[in-house]
Amino acid sequence: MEQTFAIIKPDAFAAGNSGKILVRIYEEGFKVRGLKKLFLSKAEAEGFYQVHHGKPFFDELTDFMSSGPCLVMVLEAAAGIKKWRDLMGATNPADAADGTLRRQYGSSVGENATHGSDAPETAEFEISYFFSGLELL
Ligand code: IDP
Ligand code: MG
Repeated sequence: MEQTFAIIKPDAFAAGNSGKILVRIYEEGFKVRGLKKLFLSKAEAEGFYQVHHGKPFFDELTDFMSSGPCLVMVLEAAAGIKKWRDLMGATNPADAADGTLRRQYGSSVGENATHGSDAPETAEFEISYFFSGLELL
């Protein structure tokens, strides 16, 4: 079993799509090991996305991620990192395959409904950025 870090982003949360996305997460066979609602500050969003610091979309991205509440999660499944990336679909909802979450709930490359870690090292950093060990028992 492999854990990954996921976010239901502010666009999907505000649109009332969190419940439907969570149903899909369970239906696809993930275990939800951690789950909480947060309203990130700009600085917290910048810390989370430090890997994108300096990119042209960094300010837009961190403004968006601090624009409203979101749900942060630790998901677990066999090959969970890839399984969650596959369920989300491509970064740009216009390029995401039918049946993926970003296709269904995203509206633009920036406001694309969900986040998922892209590798074991990023999953480890991202999980520990938001969750303590006690929250994942
Ligand atoms: P990912 O979320 O599919 O891993 P990344 O390239 O890591 O995609 O980008 C992180 C996030 O930054 C994306 O999910 C999206 O919200 C935002 N983003 C990426 N590229 C752009 C862009 O060109 N314009 C605006 N936002 C972008
Ligand atoms: Mg990424």
